[in-house]
Amino acid sequence: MLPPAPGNPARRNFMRGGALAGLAGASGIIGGMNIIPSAHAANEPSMPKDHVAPGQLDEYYGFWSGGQSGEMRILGMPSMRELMRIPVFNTDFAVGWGITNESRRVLGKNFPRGGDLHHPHMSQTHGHYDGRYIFVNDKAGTRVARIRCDVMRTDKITPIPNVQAIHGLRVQREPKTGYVFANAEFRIPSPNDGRDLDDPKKYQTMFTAVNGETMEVAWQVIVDGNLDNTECDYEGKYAVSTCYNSEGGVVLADMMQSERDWVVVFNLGRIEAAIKAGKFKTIGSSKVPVVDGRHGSELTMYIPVPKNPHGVNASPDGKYFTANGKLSPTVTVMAWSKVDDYFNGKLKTPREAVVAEPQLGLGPLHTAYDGRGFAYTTLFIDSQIAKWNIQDAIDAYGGKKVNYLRQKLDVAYQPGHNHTSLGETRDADGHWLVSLNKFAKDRFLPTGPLHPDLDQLIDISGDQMVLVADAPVYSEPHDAIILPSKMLINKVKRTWSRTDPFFAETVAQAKKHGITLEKDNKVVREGNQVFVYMTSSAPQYGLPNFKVKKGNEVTVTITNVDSIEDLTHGFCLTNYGINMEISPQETSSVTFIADKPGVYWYYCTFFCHALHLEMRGRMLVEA
Ligand code: CUK
Ligand code: CUA
Ligand code: CA
Repeated sequence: MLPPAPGNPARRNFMRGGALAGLAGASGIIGGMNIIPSAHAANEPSMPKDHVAPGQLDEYYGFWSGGQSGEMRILGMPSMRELMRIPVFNTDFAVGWGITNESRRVLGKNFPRGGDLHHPHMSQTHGHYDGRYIFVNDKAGTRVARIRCDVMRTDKITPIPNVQAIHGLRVQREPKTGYVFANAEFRIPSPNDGRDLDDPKKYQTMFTAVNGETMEVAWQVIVDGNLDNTECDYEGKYAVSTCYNSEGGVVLADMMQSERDWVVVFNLGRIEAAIKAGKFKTIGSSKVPVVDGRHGSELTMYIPVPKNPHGVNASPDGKYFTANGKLSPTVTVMAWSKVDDYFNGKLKTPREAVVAEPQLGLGPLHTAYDGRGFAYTTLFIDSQIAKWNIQDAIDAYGGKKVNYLRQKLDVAYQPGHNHTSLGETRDADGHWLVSLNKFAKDRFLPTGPLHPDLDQLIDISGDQMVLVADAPVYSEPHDAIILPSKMLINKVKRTWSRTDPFFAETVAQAKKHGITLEKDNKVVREGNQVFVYMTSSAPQYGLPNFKVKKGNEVTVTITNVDSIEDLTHGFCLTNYGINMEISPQETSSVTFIADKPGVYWYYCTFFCHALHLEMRGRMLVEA
């Protein structure tokens, strides 16, 4: 039975009203915390499947791209509640990202004012999420960043040289991450120093591998065409990218001329060997080894696929990868084993790597998998998700009369990415699917001309996809990952460690001034520089005031000596545009010029105590 169309509000009423009785039942204890068990396993009548009772924890974590907000977000699932925002490429006054010295060390000098984050991917070991890091791209600023999963904070940002607009991003699965693969979408002159400005034939782009441990750029590969999304295999041998602009066009019409574009496969072993053998060049001031992977190179394989493909997704059984047609109603399925054959000289043409090309509907953008042999493809133009069987599609391509299509589910409206729980790992559990839709239209209360996006939670544990919930999201999630909370919950710290590397440099600087941050409340003066050290402990700062001269460069360093979970303090300096978070056992610092004489109150911005409002002090700036 097909579920009613999602446009029908009665359906949600039905689900909500379904049974308020079903809350009873066992809750699992994981890491000493209550996690509600899978609602779909419970007997009817039950609560709506996205219901998580007050005080209960979600069974899954979701890590959501924040798009042009430049941040990443943490959601609880199935409730779809937003739990936290992690500033990455953006500035964030709430926590002082882009304001504190610690965050500015990560962001680098003269960091751009924001970013466009599309793809969050967690580090893997042998094809399983390992809870170390989440890597993300910045299309707007051509960067790759890393978020530490223990403290959920960005700890490295790497600008990618020689290219423009990092779009697709994926992580190596085997043996582990390893490489972080990053696609530069736009073609530019090389070097991009003013030469060949209006000579698009000379433009080019490159595929980049970043070392996920050091966050240094390992190597780059020049390609023909452009690069959109990327993916890699489960054996650590290949990465693959889609190209929608094989034409090398610079205007829309030019980029749609060819009936076929391609996916390009990168042979990681051969690339590493070429670099080891010195067969590379460097460009401009960059020291990154660059190899040539254009047509004719033994490092790459160009597989023709229909017109302007978008997403590329590897199946969790490790056998296949799909390129999603976008301007073609098809998804092209290719086998990694055939890629082996190609590089071993056993295929006549790269196109022989194709093992299926199911026709699914209009505007296929991305495909997700459930680990049971089914694939779920978003159809942007049709506003649907198509569920299909991979083996049946392969059999049909081989000439058998089988129907690979299982179901089409209407979504609201026009999905881009979709993602299944653990679907990009060997552990794909076939429980949840999220459709990340680009338009909300009439689904929520009006919020002005700008509408939220709409992410829809879909239960895929049964034979049919069932729409469970609508969740509005701010601009603009492209992609997300979903994993059971038990995989991560015990790796996440509740307070900082005093030896955390995130603020180690600040601690070292204090030591030079003879300061022990946990107990000293002191002002150190060095010429025009003033260093103010103080503790915070609810509801007091260690210094009720400090005095500086107009024009001094002032560094305020605060150490939160409270060690109770969740007892965060803030430090906001009125009329100076400064605020920062100091969580339990954390040290945060900020440097500014005291350019206005007078009395300026500083106050705590996180409500920490009954006397939180009284937690304040004065900066006295002498004229
Ligand atoms: S994405 Cu970046 S344009 Cu389809 Cu992975 Cu949205
Ligand atoms: Cu400390 Cu509010
Ligand atoms: Ca094209």
